[in-house]
Amino acid sequence: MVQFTEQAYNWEECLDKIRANYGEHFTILSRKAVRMGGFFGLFTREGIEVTGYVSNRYEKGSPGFPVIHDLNHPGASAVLPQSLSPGPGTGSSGAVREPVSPRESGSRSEILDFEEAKRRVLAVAGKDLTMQQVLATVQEINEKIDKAAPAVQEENPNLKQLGDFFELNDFSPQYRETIVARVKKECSLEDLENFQVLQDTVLEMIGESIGIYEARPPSRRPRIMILVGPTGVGKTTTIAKLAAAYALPEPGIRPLSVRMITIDSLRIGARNQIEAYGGIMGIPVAYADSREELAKTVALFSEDVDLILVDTFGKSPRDAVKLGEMKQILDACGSRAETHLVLTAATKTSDLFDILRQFEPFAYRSVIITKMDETIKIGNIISVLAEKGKPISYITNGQTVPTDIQKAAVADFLCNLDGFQLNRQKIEGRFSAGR
Ligand SMILES: Nc1nc2c(ncn2[C@@H]2O[C@H](COP(=O)(O)OP(=O)(O)O)[C@@H](O)[C@H]2O)c(=O)[nH]1
Ligand SMILES: [Mg+2]
Repeated sequence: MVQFTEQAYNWEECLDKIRANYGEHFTILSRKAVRMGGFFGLFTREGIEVTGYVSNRYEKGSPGFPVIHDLNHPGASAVLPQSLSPGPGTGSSGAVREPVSPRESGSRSEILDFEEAKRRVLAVAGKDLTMQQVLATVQEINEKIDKAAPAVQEENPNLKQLGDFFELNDFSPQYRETIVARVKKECSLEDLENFQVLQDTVLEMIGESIGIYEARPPSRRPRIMILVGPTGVGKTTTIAKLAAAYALPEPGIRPLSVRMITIDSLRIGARNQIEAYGGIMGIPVAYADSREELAKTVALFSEDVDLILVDTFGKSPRDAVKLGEMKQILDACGSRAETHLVLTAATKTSDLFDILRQFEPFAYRSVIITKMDETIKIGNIISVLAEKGKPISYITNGQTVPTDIQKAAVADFLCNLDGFQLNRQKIEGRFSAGR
């Protein structure tokens, strides 16, 4: 007896092989579906594997009736289809089992196992593929959104107009970005569509960013105010304006007893200037060139005055040595003295940052903005002070002493902005504090 195992892609091919190798008389023991061919396990195809034997009696070449016995289905028999029938000259039809497809022929569990494995492999592969596709798609969408964001901003005419407003008023790019980011976060789409609402919201945000200096009443008299700042910004003029504002009688307000001290006494012009103001207003002026002199003068005035205003020389902020010397002199006023940094509204942004930094050693509590009348662009100063968190105490808007000075008020800054339709009453109602 010869046993055999043959594989082919289909039943007929398999029988042909068996016939070719073992003749026409063989008995089939089993048939099962197998995966055939392929490359490293890939691209395999379904096939059939048949095992069987040929009795000695019917070994190839032995004459006899061509019969195929299929032991999987004992007792059953069928006429071999034409294609399976023995070839010419080998006899007529044989009693064979009806040929079945390889899929049907394998044991049920084998088929299930295979199908199950295939399903699992495909599921895993499919899952990975899906994940990759999903991630790729998400990334693609994110990129599109990122790219689309500025486009949307540009497309919205109100946001575009808002951009023009920031530019017109010389706000710094960083300040503008902060406000626009807040607008996008806090405004609804309806708000964005309504320019009046958008404008009010933006004004509110700008108003909130402007710090107003709230002077605390001094624990004991007198209040001492020192003005520092670069040359020509208007320190002396502002000292004179402040002196007048507090000393000159006004209905309902008790005039304060005011003194002016200058440490800028060496320059004749500076001396004459403050003396002239003092003479007109009837306010005494004192001179101090050293720390000791200043300490003595402050002590002398402290006995009977309400307010001491200290004028300083305005060396270039780059002159660090001079500023250091000045700080030592001013230390004579003690820690309760309030130092105010004087800045001109039209100063360009980078210079503003420089000046703020250079005068930092003076621990100034607030900023006085002068010459507001000389510029219509105040966005730069709002931006810089907001970024540095510096509050504003006074603004001056002309050369006339004593009138051209005001306590800083948010509403004044907002009403000086260009490009928006402003409702002063509404703004003042909202930002009345600081007046
Ligand atoms: N337009 C305008 N000029 C001002 C203002 N304040 C001061 N000035 C002028 O600025 C110049 C310098 O002022 P001054 O007080 O001597 O500056 P200081 O060097 O800082 O003491 C003077 O001509 C002032 O009249 C202001 O608010 N507006
Ligand atoms: Mg001066």
